[in-house]
This record gives sequence, C-alpha cells and structure tokens, in this order.
Amino acid sequence: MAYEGVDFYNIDELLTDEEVAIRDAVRGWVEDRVIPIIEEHAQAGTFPKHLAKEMGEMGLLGANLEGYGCPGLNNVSYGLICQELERGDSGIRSFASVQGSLVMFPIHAYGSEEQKNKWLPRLAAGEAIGCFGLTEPDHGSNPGGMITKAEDKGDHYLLNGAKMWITNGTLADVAVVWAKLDGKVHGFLVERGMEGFSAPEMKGKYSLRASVTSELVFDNVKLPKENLLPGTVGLGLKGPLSCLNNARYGIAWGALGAAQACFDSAKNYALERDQFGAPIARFQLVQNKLAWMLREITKGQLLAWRLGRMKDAGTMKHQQVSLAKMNNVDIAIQIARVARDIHGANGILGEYPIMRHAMNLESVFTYEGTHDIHNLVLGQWITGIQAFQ
Ligand code: TGC
Ligand code: FAD
Repeated sequence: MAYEGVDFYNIDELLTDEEVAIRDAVRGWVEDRVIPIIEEHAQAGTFPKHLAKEMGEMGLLGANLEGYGCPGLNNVSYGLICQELERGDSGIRSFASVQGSLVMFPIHAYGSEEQKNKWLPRLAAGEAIGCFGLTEPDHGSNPGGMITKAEDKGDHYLLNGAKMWITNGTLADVAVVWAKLDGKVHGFLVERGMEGFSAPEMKGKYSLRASVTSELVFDNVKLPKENLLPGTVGLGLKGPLSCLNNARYGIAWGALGAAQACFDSAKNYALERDQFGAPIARFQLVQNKLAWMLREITKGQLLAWRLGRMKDAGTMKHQQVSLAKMNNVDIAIQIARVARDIHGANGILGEYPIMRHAMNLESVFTYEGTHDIHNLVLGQWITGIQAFQ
C-alpha cells in the first residue's frame, strides 16, 4: 500500500488542493527515487548528486522564490516539500534547504540584477550547486565573532579566513560567504576555481552521511568588486540571520518527515513482530510509545502549518521560527530513539530507516542554531534579557 503519511487531525483539510498535490508529487518522487537508494549512499558516505537536477526539474529548489526560473510557491508548499524530502533523508532536505533558503534566497534578496541572472536560473534547475559559509572553526553559535575578513583593495576585495561544517561545500559552484569588511558582516559570492579558494570535504561523520560537509579555505582570494552582495551592506549579522529564518522554517517541517518515517516503521514493526505468542503491538507499553509519537507528531504538524500560514501572511516572527525548529527537531529525535527501541536489535540495522534518521537528527538538533540557542532566543523574547553572553 502506498505511504499515506500521518494525518490524525485531518490537517489535509487545512491545505489547498494545490498544496496537497505538491506534497503528494514530492512524496511519490521520494518513494521512487530517494528511499530505494538512500541507505546505500548513507553507508558509503556519498551524496546522490544525480538527484540535484531531478529536484530542479520538480521545482523543489528555491520553491518559495519568485522569478528567475523559480516556481514561486507559497511557504506552506515549501514546508511540505521539506517534510517529504526529510522523510527520505535529512541530507536530501539539507541539500534543498541550503540551495534554496541559504544560497538562492540571499542572492534573490540581496543580489544585483547581474548576480540574480547569472546564478538563480541555474541553481533553480539544479545545474549549479551552492553552499552557505557562516560557521567558522571557533565561531559556531556566535557567528558575530567571525574572523574571516575581506579587505578593500581598490579594484577588488581580498578574502582571507576559513569556514567549517559547510553543507554542499565541495560540490558547490558558488559559495555565499559571510565575512567582515571594515568590521561589519557582509555577504560575498565566491566561485569555484577562484585562486586561493579550496573546499576539502570533511570525512568521518556518523550523521548526515548522505550529505557533503566541507571546510572552505580562503587564502588571499581576489574577489571582483561585483561579487559583493550589495543588499547586505549595512545589514550586519541580520543578513545571514534572515537567511537562517527561511532554512529553520523548512527544518521545522522537515523534522516531521523524519519523525513520520520512524513512527510508520515502528507501527508496522510492532504489528509484525511476535513475542510471547502475539504481536508486540498488543502490549500496553508499546501502545503507549506509539500513542506518544502520534501525539507529538500531530502537535508538531499544527505548529508547522500555523507557522507557514503566518509566514505567507508576512506576520511570522523569528522567535516563532525558533520555537518550531527546536520543538519539531526535539520531538523527532526522541521519536527516532523510541522507534529504535520498538525495533529491538533490528533497529540498529540499515534495513530499517530508524538509525539513519536518529543519527541525522543529531546534526539537525545542532545546526541552524542549536536547541539551546533557540531556548535562549525564546528566553530573550519572554524576559527582554539577552542571556547569550
Ligand atoms: P544579536 O545582537 O542578538 O542580534 C543582532 C541583530 O540581529 C537581530 N536578529 C535577527 N534578525 C533576523 N532574524 C533572526 N533570526 C535574528 N536574530 C537576531 C537582532 O534583533 C539584532 O538586531 P538589532 O537591530 O538589535 O541590531 O546577535 P548575537 O551576536 O548576540 O547573536 C544572536 C544569535 C545567538 C541568536 C545568533 O547569532 C544565532 O542565531 N546563532 C546561531 C548560529 C546559527 O544558527 N548558525 C547556523 C549556520 S548555517 C547552518 O547551520 C546550515 S545547516 C544547513 C543544512 O544542511 O540544512
Ligand atoms: P558551539 O557553538 O561550540 O556549541 C557547543 C555547545 O555549547 C552547544 O550545546 C551549544 O548549545 C552550547 N552553547 C553555545 N553557546 C551557548 C550559550 N551562549 N549559552 C548556552 N549554551 C551555549 N554552518 C554553516 O555556516 N553552513 C552550513 O552549511 C552548515 N552545515 C552544517 C552541517 C552539519 C552536518 C553540521 C553538524 C553543522 C553545520 N553547520 C553549518 C554548522 C552549524 O550551524 C554549527 O555547528 C552550529 O551553529 C553550532 O556551532 P558549533 O558546532 O560551533 O557549536
């Protein structure tokens, strides 16, 4: 039977026909093109790069952006896309999040007409790949402390520094790099092949194994003046943070996809696995675990749906994104752990998606603002007191 998702509260009734059609199309694509191959890629530690163009053809890259070859869908549709992609694997959703929310969004919002025309159509089609370099080895949660810097040399900028933990880095044709110019954070486009720029892949990950993670090294990179994102002048840290709001929004939906995959597998396993003469699904303790998963997924879905409608209405606050990102990733990671328990020893095998999702979610818990950074964002909103420092 085709996968039908979890919809205990008839949330489909809150979606338009178009939103349901987009969700179902992506769900079918993930079922046919991602799920059959993703475990092999995760075991091998490789990203299935051939899927980039397919995602482009499906309109999944920069889905909520208008013009320049982008589909111009609403934000609920974008969220549903993230949910379905992450049901396949967080690495596939990460690819689309970075490309759409962290690379195409800043070029769209802050780029010159030339930059938009040069990059957006190719990025939307999956013909070019992008990455977003904010985090540095010594500045993760505190990106404002970054030391990567650009110096104005008259006819060009000279870029020096390093970024770490950069999704898609080694694959990227263009990197949106955040660096200080005259002490203020600005965005720059660094292109593959520029002298002094390298992007070695980081190996040895136990998490997001089907995603490429890299360092970015800038050793006296001469950047043409036209590679500064002009709209980032004067924004400071708000430039990169505005991109993160979009990506964090997608993650709030995406984590529900991983959670639903784990719930679905746990439910099926509990019904099929016999112990003490009958399926383990008959035990109250197992039913309690499944009921808890359904409860948390349903609450998370309502949160994501409401956030999406507010984003479409232009009323969404970044603190509301923080709450949804931290909540939905937190419940997803807990659901993955409980699902692993229900699968017993089989839960550690790649034959089931559980362990892969559980390991992926460890990264999702940390990236795009750690769980506790979002706690502090909410703490500041509640009390008016900034507790980061
Ligand atoms: P702070 O002084 O609090 O803020 C500076 C100014 O920015 C405003 N602001 C925001 N604006 C828009 N959106 C947001 N989310 C904002 N958060 C804050 C703030 O109001 C202030 O404005 P103003 O007018 O008063 O100047 O800055 P801070 O340096 O104390 O840091 C704040 C903090 C800790 C919340 C921020 O730095 C943060 O979010 N840290 C976490 C870093 C992070 O999330 N990194 C993510 C890197 S990218 C990534 O992980 C990609 S994973 C990709 C994948 O594979 O999916
Ligand atoms: P730290 O900031 O060192 O935090 C370590 C611990 O200290 C955490 O528990 C944190 O919550 C806690 N902590 C820190 N500050 C405080 C505080 N003030 N109060 C209380 N607790 C605190 N970055 C990019 O720029 N681009 C990418 O594409 C990208 N992709 C990634 C892909 C993967 C697989 C991973 C794992 C990370 C990626 N990142 C990316 C980096 C990610 O955003 C950072 O890892 C994250 O922001 C946390 O930074 P950190 O790892 O340096 O942890």
